[in-house]
Amino acid sequence: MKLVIGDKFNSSWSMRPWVLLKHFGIPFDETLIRLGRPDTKAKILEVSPSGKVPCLVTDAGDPVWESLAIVETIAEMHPEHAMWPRDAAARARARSISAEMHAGFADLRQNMPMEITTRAPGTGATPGALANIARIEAIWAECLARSGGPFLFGEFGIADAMFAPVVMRFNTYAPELNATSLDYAKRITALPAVAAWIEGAREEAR
Ligand SMILES: N[C@@H](CCC(=O)N[C@@H](CS)C(=O)NCC(=O)O)C(=O)O
Repeated sequence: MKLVIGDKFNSSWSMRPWVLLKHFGIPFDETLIRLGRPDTKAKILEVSPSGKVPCLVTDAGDPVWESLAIVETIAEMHPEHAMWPRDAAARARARSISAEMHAGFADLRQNMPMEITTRAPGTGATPGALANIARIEAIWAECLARSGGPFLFGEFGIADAMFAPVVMRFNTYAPELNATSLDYAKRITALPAVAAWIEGAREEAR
């Protein structure tokens, strides 16, 4: 199985399945295509029909694109891991917030782009981005209160992986957050799989 990704510095969509695979110790080959280069699109199109990364290429050679479809496929391939909560009601909530993340928060994405090693506190705080942040804090608070933490549904899973790039944005732009969000953001940042992605972004910059 191969995961084709973009730069660790700023490919927020690539981060999600990569962190999930690493966290659960699932072996995979990694191909990194540098974004924003003259040959980027051609290289991506060699594997990914959408012309976007990430793209998972299964052992049978089939491409799976769109981050949410990729993590669903990984979960299906590895039912031994509770990537989605085992409880049906919790699983439905986890799927809802993961889909909301995948489809939404455009203001946050636009004004606070993921740039892992950048530190720009106080910038990007447009009304739209702040409204997105308020919604994210509400999601996190509800999930953590229901599950008791330490991650959104107890143990780390797909929903956390979907929100991990948001944490990277919060680390860069340092918007005002409540204590629950700050603690959760610290736990995500410290997770070995996330730390490994951050280290990869630092290495790219060297
Ligand atoms: N909705 C897609 C978004 C994928 C996406 O926008 N990927 C960016 C990198 S993070 C990309 O491939 N950009 C290269 C390009 O558009 O040429 C997903 O969830 O995977």
